[in-house]
Amino acid sequence: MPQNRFAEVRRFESIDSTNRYLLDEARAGAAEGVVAVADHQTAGRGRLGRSWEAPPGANLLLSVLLRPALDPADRHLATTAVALAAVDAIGALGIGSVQGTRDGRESGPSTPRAVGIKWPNDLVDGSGRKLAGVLAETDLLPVAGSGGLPAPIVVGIGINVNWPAGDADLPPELRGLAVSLRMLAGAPVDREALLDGLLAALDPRTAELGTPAGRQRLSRGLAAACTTIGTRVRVDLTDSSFEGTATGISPEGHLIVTSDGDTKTVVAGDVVHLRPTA
Ligand code: BT5
Repeated sequence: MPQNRFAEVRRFESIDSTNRYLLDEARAGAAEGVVAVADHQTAGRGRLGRSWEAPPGANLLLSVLLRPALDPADRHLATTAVALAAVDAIGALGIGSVQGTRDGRESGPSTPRAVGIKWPNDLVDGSGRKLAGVLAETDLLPVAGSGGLPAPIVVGIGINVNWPAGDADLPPELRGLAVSLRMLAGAPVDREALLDGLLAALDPRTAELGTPAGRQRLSRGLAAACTTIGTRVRVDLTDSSFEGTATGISPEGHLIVTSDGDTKTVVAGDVVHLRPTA
């Protein structure tokens, strides 16, 4: 078997943010495939200036450096590739498995323990509690000395593995909203096994980014794992918001929402699940 492209794993006991680290490495010309894993982040980041919480030594905090030859319009699929690899890896551990994410034939998760993807970047359990978040950051400017390498995308993921052990561990603002693999499994979960499984699953998913057929498989996988479909949603855009029912994922990986008889395609935005439709 050819070597997994994610063989170079750099480990940090403590770092500000693995995404920040790999963006700097990318600017200095680092190749695709470098992985940064931290036991603790002092400034773990979410989207739009939000922060990512995790106590030292409990959860999986990692970023990968990708350099896919992708149009800017398809770059959001890097987030999908990592989210699907995480769903695959969690399923391989026997926790919250969702059938059929590889070929997109099955419908989404239906049991409370099932793990799926809340569009566009959250892994959630069957009750909608957040298990993981994905943050893709990109640098489209050509970098001197990078030898014409394709532009980097750094994709970070934080997975709640052994923290929280229960709701009482969480800060008040996350109670009832966050969950861990430990809570779903009812026992501590091996972070190293999850890391190995994630990197193994991510290698073929990264290859899929490189071809039109592969990108369609990623979108179908997202549709199969997506808990947003069939849900009443509020979509928050940069300067407006609207409500509707999420009905599907487009071949490009965008969210399709029907609202007041119109069908809208959401390319980017924050989605709030309101309540399931009847
Ligand atoms: C995300 O942002 O969900 C992306 C999180 C990415 C974190 C990884 S860790 C490795 C890498 N290095 C980094 O610096 N970041 C990446 P967003 O959708 O904006 O969600 C952030 C929100 O999730 C916060 O405002 C909280 O409400 C909530 N949150 C924070 N920590 C959480 C946790 N451990 N579990 C569940 N929810 C959390």
